[in-house]
Amino acid sequence: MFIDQARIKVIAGNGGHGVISFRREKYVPKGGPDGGDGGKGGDVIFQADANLQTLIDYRYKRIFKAESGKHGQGAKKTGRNAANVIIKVPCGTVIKDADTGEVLADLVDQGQEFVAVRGGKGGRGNWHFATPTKRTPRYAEDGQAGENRVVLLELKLNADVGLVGLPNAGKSTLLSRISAARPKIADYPFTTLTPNLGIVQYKEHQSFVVADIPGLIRGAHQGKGLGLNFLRHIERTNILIYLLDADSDDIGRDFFILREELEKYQLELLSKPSLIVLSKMDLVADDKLTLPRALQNLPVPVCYVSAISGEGLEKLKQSIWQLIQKSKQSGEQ
Ligand SMILES: Nc1nc2c(ncn2[C@@H]2O[C@H](COP(=O)(O)OP(=O)(O)OP(=O)(O)O)[C@@H](O)[C@H]2O)c(=O)[nH]1
Ligand SMILES: [Mg+2]
Repeated sequence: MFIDQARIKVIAGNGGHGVISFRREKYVPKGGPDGGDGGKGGDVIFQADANLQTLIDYRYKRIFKAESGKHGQGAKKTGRNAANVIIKVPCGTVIKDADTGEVLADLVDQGQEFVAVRGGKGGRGNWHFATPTKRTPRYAEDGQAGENRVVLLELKLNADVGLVGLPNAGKSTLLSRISAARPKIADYPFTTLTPNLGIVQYKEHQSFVVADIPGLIRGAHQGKGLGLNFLRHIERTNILIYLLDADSDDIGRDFFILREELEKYQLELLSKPSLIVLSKMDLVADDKLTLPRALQNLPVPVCYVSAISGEGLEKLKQSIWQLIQKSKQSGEQ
């Protein structure tokens, strides 16, 4: 199951207490203070792991707690520090404060870490408090309490290409033809319920990742259909493909529904480099398709394909590859 959101509570360990103790030795009736310090409580740390694909592990286990540090002992023995708890999450996980919504961390790269709550410091033992006038302090510090907070985890997939289209436009079919992904395909809207990723092999040593998300409908940004939940997965992609059904009775309208939904969700999505792809070309006679004027005038290249006959797919891969390279170059400047 693909799970891309979770809410969990993280609790760091308390610091161990410092202790009150006095040295006891033969022939030294009044030994000095020797109470050791408490150990530090464990932190709770998130770590990005490229082997994970979803947040499913956090659907059922919702509380993560690190242990407390051990208390100090006599003879200035410091209590042991508690181990940190490491929570592994897929690369692309955004961590937010559940109360304020503030983004605390964005774990993109393998191994990247975020300390969500820090364990309490251990308290100091009584020997720290000895002074020339007060040689036998009967005081030691308690350990500090560990922090705790509730965080929201949101996974944003790391794909090069985001595939957007109305339901039934043929997004999943296209993905299945250009990659080894085998998403469910059917002749009804909302076949795709969660995102599919496919790796497209382009030439021998080049490849890119395409994300196929559930279809968008008018009002998706307000939660209609399924689209809204999944738009976050195309936030990070380098480019977008607007997949349009060439056999639709109004291709221009279809395109502007998509644009409008993206714009209302997040304006910046519209400035991503993009391609318009007209699918299902096998269903239209060659002389029947005239691209609406509004689309002809856009500075967006148009590709024509049929996922069924295979027409135009090689050219499409090439166009995608070139656009990704271009977008990466302009991103570096
Ligand atoms: N003739 C023809 N049919 C196609 C083509 N591409 C997809 N289809 C058909 O269109 C229907 C919908 O295809 P899907 O790939 O499931 O469409 P989708 O855009 O992923 O749909 P949702 O997941 O519901 O948003 C299926 O019956 C496909 O067989 C094509 O190039 N030519
Ligand atoms: Mg689909």
